[in-house]
Amino acid sequence: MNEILNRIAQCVEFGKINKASPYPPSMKDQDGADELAKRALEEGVKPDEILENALVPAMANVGNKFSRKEIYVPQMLMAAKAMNSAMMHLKPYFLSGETKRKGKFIIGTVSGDLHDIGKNLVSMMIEGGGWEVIDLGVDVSAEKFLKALDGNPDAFVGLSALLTTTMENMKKIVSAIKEKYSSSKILIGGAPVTMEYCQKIGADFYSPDPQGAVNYLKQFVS
Ligand code: B1M
Repeated sequence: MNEILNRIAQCVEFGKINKASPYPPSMKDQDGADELAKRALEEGVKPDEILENALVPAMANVGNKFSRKEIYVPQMLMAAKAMNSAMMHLKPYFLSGETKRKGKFIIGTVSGDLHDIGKNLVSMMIEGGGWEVIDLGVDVSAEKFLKALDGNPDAFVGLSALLTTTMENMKKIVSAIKEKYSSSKILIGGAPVTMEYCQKIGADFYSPDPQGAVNYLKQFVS
């Protein structure tokens, strides 16, 4: 079992999606995360074992390498795609409730802002960290965040902003959420955002990168 889990982890870490994918060249013609995750389930490996012992550590390695600037956005996107191809096989088990995830995380790029590359990376890393992610997309208003929280009041919330102008909307959204759901935890990030701004607007945590967000969430899992 360990061998197949190690192979899935390697595929995710190095962005090998499936056999047909030519990337990375060193793994050409080999099975990818897609085929291996399917085979592992057929061989009786439990979905949560695949998540916890292959996808989560692989994505943590990816996140740490990205934080240390040993890899860049393209490699991270390939890793996230490989993770998604494995997740596709696991999702039916999570959705049926047969296998539990760590919690829910609602994420969106704030109103007025259409940048989503960073937000998608954060979303994929958190999903790879074992959380159910509700991705509201871009240009997300306070009302839309509140509606998502109404259906998932225990969810953690993540806001992304890339423009100095839309950072202001982050403040409005944090206030609206805290007014209705005072105990909800809000993480913020994006190129112009800082820890100082986070404190100023009453959000709970700022992370400059996806791995910091994943690490922050870990403390809430028993
Ligand atoms: Co835009 N843009 N853009 N743009 N764009 C910037 C941000 C800008 C810095 C370019 C510049 O002028 N040098 C500038 C902002 C200036 C400012 O506000 N100070 C800018 C501008 C001005 C604009 C427009 C206004 C341009 C125009 O139309 N006149 C316009 C605005 C549109 C709108 O949003 N309403 C606009 C449009 C666009 C495109 C649509 C063309 C495109 C976006 C495509 C897309 O996202 N689908 C685009 C792009 C690509 C950029 C740049 C080039 C790259 C942004 C990016 O994806 N970076 C950017 C310049 C630059 O950064 N070099 C720029 C890679 C990404 C992985 O990083 O998003 O920072 P980032 O995410 C990081 C971290 O910040 C963090 O994790 C990620 C990984 O490390 N992170 C979080 C992000 N969210 C997080 C949330 C967390 C935690 C961490 O917790 C919840």
